[in-house]
Amino acid sequence: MPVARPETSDSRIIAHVDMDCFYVQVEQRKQPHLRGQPTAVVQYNSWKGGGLIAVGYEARKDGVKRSMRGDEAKKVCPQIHLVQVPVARSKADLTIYRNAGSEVVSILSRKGRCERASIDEVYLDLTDAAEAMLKETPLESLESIHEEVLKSHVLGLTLNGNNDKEIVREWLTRRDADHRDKLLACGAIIVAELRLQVLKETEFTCSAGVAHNKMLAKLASGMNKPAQQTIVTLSSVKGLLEPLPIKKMKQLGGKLGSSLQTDLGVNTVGDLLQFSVEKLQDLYGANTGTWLWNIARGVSGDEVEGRLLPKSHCSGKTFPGVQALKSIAAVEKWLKELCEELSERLQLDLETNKRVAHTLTLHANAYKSTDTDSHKKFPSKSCPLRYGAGKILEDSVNLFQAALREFLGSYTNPADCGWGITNLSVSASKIVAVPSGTSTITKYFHGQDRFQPSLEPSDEKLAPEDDTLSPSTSHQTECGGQQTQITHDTSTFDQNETTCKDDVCLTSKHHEPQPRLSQKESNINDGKRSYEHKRKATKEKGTSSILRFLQTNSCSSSKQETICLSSGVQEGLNIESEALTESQNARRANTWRYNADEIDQSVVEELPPEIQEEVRTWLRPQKQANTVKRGSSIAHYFSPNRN
Ligand code: DCP
Repeated sequence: MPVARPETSDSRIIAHVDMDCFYVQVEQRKQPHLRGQPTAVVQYNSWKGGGLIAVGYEARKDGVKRSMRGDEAKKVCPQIHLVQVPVARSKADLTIYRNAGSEVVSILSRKGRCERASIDEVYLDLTDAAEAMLKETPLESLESIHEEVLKSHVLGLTLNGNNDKEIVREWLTRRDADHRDKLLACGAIIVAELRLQVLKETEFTCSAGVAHNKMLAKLASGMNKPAQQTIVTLSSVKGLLEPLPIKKMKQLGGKLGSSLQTDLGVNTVGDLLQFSVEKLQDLYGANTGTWLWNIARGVSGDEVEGRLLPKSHCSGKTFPGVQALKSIAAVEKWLKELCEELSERLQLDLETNKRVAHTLTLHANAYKSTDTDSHKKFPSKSCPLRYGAGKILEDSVNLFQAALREFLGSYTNPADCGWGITNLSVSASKIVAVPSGTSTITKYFHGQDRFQPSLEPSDEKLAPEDDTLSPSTSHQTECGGQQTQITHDTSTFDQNETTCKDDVCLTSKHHEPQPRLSQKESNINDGKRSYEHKRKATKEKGTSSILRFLQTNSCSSSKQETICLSSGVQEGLNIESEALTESQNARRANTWRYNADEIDQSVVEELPPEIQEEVRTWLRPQKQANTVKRGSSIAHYFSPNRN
């Protein structure tokens, strides 16, 4: 569900940068003879010439659309060049596009906080940079303004087609302009510079929206493409939003948007303005109601998250029409490919970025040939992630089987019931940085032996962050013609045979807001209760109980000596300072710190021998030096008598 965050300030300067026909540009850079030529990238499946996943602007002029297949595109534009997406493991391999996206991100992140939102989209918080610029040079005294800035589209500014650049120059340099508009002007200058730099260093063009919040910036970035930028002034917000179809708003493309249309007759954002916040809260709950009321007025307090790397990784493939997978053996065969790819990417992320993922999720779309309820959703299932392709496969197969049982109904034997899988994917999420000083113990805690493959993965599914809380977005599916097309979790820059473009995430905050469904809510609550119950039941079992201790308890917070079980191998004993910096605090959240004196030996003895040895090595010197008396609640967790 969306969280209604009040604007921290309406003077923030946020940009949304979106690459133009991204995959096409990447292919054109690789094959320069394609530059200026009508070009499209087609998916791996070559049926009817393959589905188009990216269309260059030259081809768009001739009427080629992404919804077409290659054969149709050739009819509309006979000279079109169709480039097939690279292939590995009999499926699309998006590595070159991901890497190209990273090149762009590294440039855009030079001027402010940067959030990589999808394979080709980035949000930037340029507030500080804009304020600094304004302080240094009053805009009215700017001597020269780059052509690229003058080409900006300023919403609400009337142009006449003759001296448009002069009109924009005047707007940018108005002495009597509102402070917020001045900041926007600075933002526009900075974004234009960044876009030029991207072009210079990568040869890619991009478009951008500059506004006071993320929502408005994103709406604006697509308004004038390719290679242009659009500025949303405060006074233009009402005119921009009012006529906008409600389903075009981010997070309103699915069930909540449909509910607004059918239940309230709301077709445009303007239609939403007639409802009081109380009414919307009454209908959709306090948070969603407030969020709806706010977005109708262009208010959104969402922060730009400082994140240059993907939030999750996903490997998937579609199996349209007759290609649907109809046996567990066929599913396992493909899961093997997907898990190997996911594992490679996780390993690369670990080596390159020193990050580890914690949650494995299996998603699928399926049908039942014998069932009247053929629209029943195939449930997504999650469990803790263990590193290694074999383990990921083993767990994925378990997750699949649990999901299939649920999909078919507990009493149905999969062999007796006709079913087919039309897309399948595995994703790794909850990715966090491995703190420095990592050694064996970190490997252990981060997955090597951590998860006993569960015969009941559905229990894990009931974790609060699970997709079932908002089923429609963690893995959105679009069906076009005979092709089932998956637009999935792109914060992951995912791999999929067909398409991978959206910016929904596995975390609930990015999920599609759901209409309030009391039965569903009660099911979820039941699920949470059951999850809690299961956690309690398993708490005392052998090694896993230790892991739970180590993972679920944060460190003691006061000024004292601590051992950092994951990060502090060489740091060993930490004397924490009272004033932690933000990054220290963030890092602390990813570590497990315990007072040496408070670690119960019986707990240590439950660890595997090599880990025991390592822990003891740490404990010895710590204990000698560790003379501070403490009695924190951590002791309770390590006490054999704890309940
Ligand atoms: N993509 C995909 N499947 C989709 C949509 C997109 O694989 N259904 C890929 C190909 C695109 C890239 O993601 O090049 C970025 O998608 P965009 O929606 O941003 O579209 P483009 O960048 O291609 O074009 P535009 O200039 O309209 O943004």
